[in-house]
Amino acid sequence: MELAYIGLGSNLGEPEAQLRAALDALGALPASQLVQTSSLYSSAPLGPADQPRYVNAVAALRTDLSPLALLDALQHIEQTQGRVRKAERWGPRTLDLDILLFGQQRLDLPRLQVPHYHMHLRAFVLYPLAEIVGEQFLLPDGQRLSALLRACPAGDLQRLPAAGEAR
Ligand code: PH2
Ligand code: MG
Ligand code: MG
Repeated sequence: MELAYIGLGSNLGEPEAQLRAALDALGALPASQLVQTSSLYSSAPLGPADQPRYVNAVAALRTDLSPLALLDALQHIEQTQGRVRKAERWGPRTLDLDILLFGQQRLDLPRLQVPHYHMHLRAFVLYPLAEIVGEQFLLPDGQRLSALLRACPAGDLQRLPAAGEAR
């Protein structure tokens, strides 16, 4: 069993609905258990500016799947929810599911690099992650999440109210 952290993102279709459907799909994965999910956050697009804002979140999944089996499963969920792969780097997408962390493992495979590259620089990853693991969390390279947060301003990241929560 490993505890994997998954980054979710969407900026096409109905992003909030895409993320909620993806969380349901994560909860239904074989040999896995969804143990925590962050709030949803709205964030300005990183990369090309001429695309809609993103909705992002982070989820913790306890799993017996291997890292590559989990990657296959995540890509299957992305495709099921209408993702079309385009050449444009950092372009808009209906759903993006990234393996951020897989326990304390470090992997550098052709298809999968873990920890996810640049996650330590992205407010839309670090703040939702901190919401579920706390700032004392240690990354595989020994860095504490609190130090990464101090170096990464939240900018215009906005926590979205949960369904039923007062705005
Ligand atoms: N994902 C990208 C490119 N840019 N910007 C934000 N705010 N959130 C994302 O998840 C995101 C992005 C490609 O994966
Ligand atoms: Mg991504
Ligand atoms: Mg991705």
